Amino acid sequence: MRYFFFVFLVMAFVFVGACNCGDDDDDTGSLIDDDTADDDTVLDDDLIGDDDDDDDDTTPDDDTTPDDDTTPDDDTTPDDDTTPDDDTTPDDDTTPDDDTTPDDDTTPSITCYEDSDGDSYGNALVSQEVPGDTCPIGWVENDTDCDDNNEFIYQLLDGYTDADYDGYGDELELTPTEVCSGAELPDGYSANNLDCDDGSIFYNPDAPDFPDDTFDQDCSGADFVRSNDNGIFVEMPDDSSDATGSGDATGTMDDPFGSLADGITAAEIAGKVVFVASSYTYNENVTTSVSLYGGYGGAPEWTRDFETNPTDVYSENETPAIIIDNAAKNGEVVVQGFNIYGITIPPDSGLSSTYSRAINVVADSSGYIADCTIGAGTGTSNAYGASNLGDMMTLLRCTVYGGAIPPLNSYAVNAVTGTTILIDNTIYDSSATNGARAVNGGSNSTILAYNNNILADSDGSHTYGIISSGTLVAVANDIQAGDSCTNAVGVYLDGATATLLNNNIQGGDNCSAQDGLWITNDTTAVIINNIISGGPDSGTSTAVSVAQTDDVTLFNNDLYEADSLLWDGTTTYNDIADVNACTWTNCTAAGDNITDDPLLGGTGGNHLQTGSPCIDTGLEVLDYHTHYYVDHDTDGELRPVGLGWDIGLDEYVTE
Ligand SMILES: [Ca+2]
Ligand SMILES: [Ca+2]
Ligand SMILES: [Ca+2]
Ligand SMILES: [Ca+2]
Repeated sequence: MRYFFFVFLVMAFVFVGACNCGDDDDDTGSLIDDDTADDDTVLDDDLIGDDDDDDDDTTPDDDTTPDDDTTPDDDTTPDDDTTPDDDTTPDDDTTPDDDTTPDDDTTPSITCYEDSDGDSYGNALVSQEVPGDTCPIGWVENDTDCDDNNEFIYQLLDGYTDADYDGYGDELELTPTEVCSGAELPDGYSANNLDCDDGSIFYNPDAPDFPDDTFDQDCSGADFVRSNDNGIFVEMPDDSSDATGSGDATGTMDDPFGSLADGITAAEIAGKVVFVASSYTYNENVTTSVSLYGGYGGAPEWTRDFETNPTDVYSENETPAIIIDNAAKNGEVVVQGFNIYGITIPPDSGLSSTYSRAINVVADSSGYIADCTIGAGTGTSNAYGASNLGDMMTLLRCTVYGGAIPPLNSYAVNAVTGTTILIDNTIYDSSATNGARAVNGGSNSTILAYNNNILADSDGSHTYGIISSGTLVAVANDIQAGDSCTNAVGVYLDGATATLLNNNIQGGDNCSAQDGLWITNDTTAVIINNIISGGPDSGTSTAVSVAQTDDVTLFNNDLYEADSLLWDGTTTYNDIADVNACTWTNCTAAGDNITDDPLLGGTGGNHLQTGSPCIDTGLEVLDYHTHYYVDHDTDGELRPVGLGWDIGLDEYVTE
């Protein structure tokens, strides 16, 4: 531009030198135009318009050439962002990305929740947004796991408190609570609220309602009361009666049968139970598929008190006095309030018998035996008190004993098959010769023993409080092997699967080879919170013997009063630190066992006294087994009291 302006000035000077210098461009032939208005139309010789020295146009540069930035700006609105768009998926939106709001592109993503326990249920508290439609390993799309640290617990279910673990929830809870659960509610909760006493395992809709005790055990709303409508009545008229007596009776309260056999036959036909009066001894052998209730005072009142109306049944031969056989029926036969005895062969009678048996549950049958005294007789080779050869036998609040003088095998409780449940019984065996076993469990048996007093007391050899070759769960029992010259063992596990919790266990007294626990022959055992003594006044005693490829877990037991705390088949361990170190053969896990005098005394001689080392030094064991007697002690006290669970059957309570 300046170049053209310079040329123009030079040309103007030339023309001025020859002009007439007027204000008006009145020359018509002059070559000089010196005014500022461009009014010539001809003489401007530059021929390209305005040749004056002022660029007098006033319009802005309206050219269409690019501005001087280095990249093309081809959108129609300003690009004002200052940071790059760093997302990794294409931005297909139609508006500029100003990076101040989330990218609104349409590529899919999902929310994923952490599943740290791998049960395919996620933790609502830990989540992330993931592009695509698949969560990475360890993450899931749902957020419903109520316990993401336990693969077996993953959902909320409605439940009612079941404090006594009998399977029925507290009827006082009117609405359920949501309980973090697995496939089913955990132990301690029930889907129903039908338990009329959630503090007792003997009250629930499935419990037998024992008649005429004023208590409504089955939660029906009333006690089960004897009547001609529900029962057949038996009362022996005189001591000469036997199974054939008063056969012409009708079995009513006013006209009872004279024998158990007649009463049972009539009751099976009528679909009733049998009420039996104490009178003379029933010398009978009966088989029943209906329930039998003893302890009645007889006609006409038929009041019941089986303490003052002992109802005795004696076997007359090798078979049991009472056989429970309900294989063809549903439900369970209850026998309550009797004294039941096997045959006794007098030493000088000249008679002989192979078996003496008091009561049996036979194949495919279930029996519930309560408030009975059951005794095997004597003078035979094999004496058994109560035997289970069926599906289920429950013994509740009974006194059961084996035979004596001189059986080869004497078992107070003989668990052969099925499940045998022992609660609150006194069970003892006092054979004078070999083979006294208070509780004998065969390889096909399951024994669940809670809060029993179990004593095998023999002057012979091989005396066992409990022996099991099957499955054994024992909780809060007092188990002792008394005098025996050899092998007096509290609990003998021979190829068993056993869980022993909070028992007091004591080996024999004043003989050789006496052990609290003898474990052998591929047994798997979990042993926690037990007081285990090798036995007092010992010659050779061991608290725990382990041998032959067993699998033993030993926590929080008090091992004491023994020449050796533990023997593993080759080595004797007398330092409790070595026991806890779990370096002995067949140790699966061990720890926190102690070896101090437990200071037992008080009621039954088995309660913890002030200052006992067993107070608060146990372990909570509800993960190993649940039952009323797991978190309640022998007195029904709820565990724990104080800072922790106690060792042994008693939970110490300050008086
Ligand atoms: Ca879980
Ligand atoms: Ca309950
Ligand atoms: Ca209950
Ligand atoms: Ca009742």
